[in-house]
Amino acid sequence: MKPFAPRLFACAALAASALTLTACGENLGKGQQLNVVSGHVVMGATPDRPAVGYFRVEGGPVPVELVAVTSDLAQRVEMHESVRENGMMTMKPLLRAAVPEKGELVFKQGGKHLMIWGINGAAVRAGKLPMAFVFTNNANERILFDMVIKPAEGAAGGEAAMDHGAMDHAADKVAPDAAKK
Ligand SMILES: [Cu+2]
Repeated sequence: MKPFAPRLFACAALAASALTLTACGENLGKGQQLNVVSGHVVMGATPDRPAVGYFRVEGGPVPVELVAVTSDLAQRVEMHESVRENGMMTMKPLLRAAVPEKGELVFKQGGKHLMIWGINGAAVRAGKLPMAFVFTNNANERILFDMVIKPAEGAAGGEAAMDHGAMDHAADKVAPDAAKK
């Protein structure tokens, strides 16, 4: 148990300085608040293609659900999930995503992601898209976060390279090769 000693000592020092106990031992993370901690948007390869958004949310003291992500500077934003079924990539609209207590929710390439249509040109030029994340706690708490906008990736850019235009809400199955046309 030797390795723990220095840490306990550091905690005692923190407590003594009357700052906060939240960084100490088993209390680690207890003071963590629900928050969007990172996120970015990858533009579509052409203007008619949707952009894709990825981000990370840290959970707070109680479990909540993310029920929507919106932006005043985009025509439409949807939550999707990519799943592979029988060798085919299936894109399914996602209505809610759980954020575990003190856990995290990650939207990343190849998994849950945002599809964003019609991003305002001024936002693209500014290089960031202000978004609102809506959660189930506190009568739909909204957390605002500016997503950094990145240019389109190459042909192997995951969701960004997939043809979401053909999906159009219907969760159509998209063959992996269809993205390369
Ligand atoms: Cu999608």
